[in-house]
Amino acid sequence: MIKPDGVQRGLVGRIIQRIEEKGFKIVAMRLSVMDKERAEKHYAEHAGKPFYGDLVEFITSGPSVQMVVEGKGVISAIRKMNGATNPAEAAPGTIRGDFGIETGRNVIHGSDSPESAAREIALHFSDSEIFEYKRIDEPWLY
Ligand code: FUP
Repeated sequence: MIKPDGVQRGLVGRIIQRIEEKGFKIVAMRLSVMDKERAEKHYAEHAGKPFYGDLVEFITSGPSVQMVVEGKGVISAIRKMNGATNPAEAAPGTIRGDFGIETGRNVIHGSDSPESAAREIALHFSDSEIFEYKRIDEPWLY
């Protein structure tokens, strides 16, 4: 997910370009303002933590881009591409390292396990919004 700060700062194109260039396939994508109920479910694992309220408020504050991205090793690769949670500590070359400085405005979210990916995909997309197709470079990449 490209968070509201990423959308408002005009980073959508550059972030999607990194994902596509890496070789990953976008199989679902939407720009929408997440409502509070969905945001609370999305971040349920952080419920009760001191930053939870601000996090839900921020993530619902404007449009974000939700995506389902597919490919070999995609979960760990995207998390490496995203960089450390705190952008001030994220390595240069990562999305957070290149585009952010605040933990509360860290530009991008990536699922952290197959289980959380399955849960988050089901929360944000119906089956009919997720597409199967071949990328033109698939036979060479895989
Ligand atoms: P990440 O998996 O890197 O997105 O990080 P977490 O799941 O630990 O945190 C989710 C979001 O909560 C972060 F993107 C930003 C926010 N957060 C804070 O605002 N303060 C914290 O101390 C930790 C996380």
